[in-house]
Amino acid sequence: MAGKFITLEGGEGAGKTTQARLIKSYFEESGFDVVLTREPGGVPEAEKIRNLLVQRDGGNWTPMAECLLFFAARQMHVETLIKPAVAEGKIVICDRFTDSTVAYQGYGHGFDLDTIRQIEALTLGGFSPDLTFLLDIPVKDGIGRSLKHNNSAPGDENKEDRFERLDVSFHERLRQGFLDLAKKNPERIRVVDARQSAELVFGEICAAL
Ligand code: T5A
Repeated sequence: MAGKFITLEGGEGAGKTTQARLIKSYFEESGFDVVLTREPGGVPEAEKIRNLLVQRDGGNWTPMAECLLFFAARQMHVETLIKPAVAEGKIVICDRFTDSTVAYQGYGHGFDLDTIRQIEALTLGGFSPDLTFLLDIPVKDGIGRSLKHNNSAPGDENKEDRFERLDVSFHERLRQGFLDLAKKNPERIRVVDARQSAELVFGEICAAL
């Protein structure tokens, strides 16, 4: 029997990583084989691309180049890890996926949404998650959590804060973009109020699972 592909989405500090770990334990306790992974990254080649994209000195990419790098990493991730694991009956939980590219590069940075969809079709051929949890949180709360969490040295060139450093209006567009995606894909995307405690957020997720 084929497994399932579940993704977590949301802005900075929404609690995706925290919930991804809880979902992993939930399925493992029920006897499932689980793979926990993340984007950009998840496999060695894609982790190399991650460094180019999220580190402070990763590069000053044109919007098209940036989008192609996200999908290059994703294509490797899907073909070499996600699809094989799902085919073996595993539950794959992924921290961010294509919805993040649509929200960040499209709604956030204004890169053309149709072009993103064309690149998606070319690289993934219609592959998408079975279920997505969108952890929705007001911008100031999410960034506050994220900054508190990120405690490496301020001058660290490897620090993964290239996107967190963008202004508040960017993060507002991002949030609206994710909510728009949820409205357009109600059968796949469940919106969860991420202002609640991690336990209450997980309770809502469990109910849906
Ligand atoms: N990106 C990514 C794109 O632009 N396009 C793309 O296509 C993709 C895939 C890296 C960056 O890349 C960009 C988006 C990102 O800027 P990332 O590694 O997922 O993406 O980075 P972040 O989203 O910044 O990850 P964070 O770790 O900051 O946020 P999480 O995972 O949402 O939150 P988490 O679980 O680590 O929690 C953050 C802090 O809050 C606490 C935690 O303990 C932690 O301290 N917390 C809570 N506190 C109170 N109540 C709760 N319910 C809490 N849940 C967690």
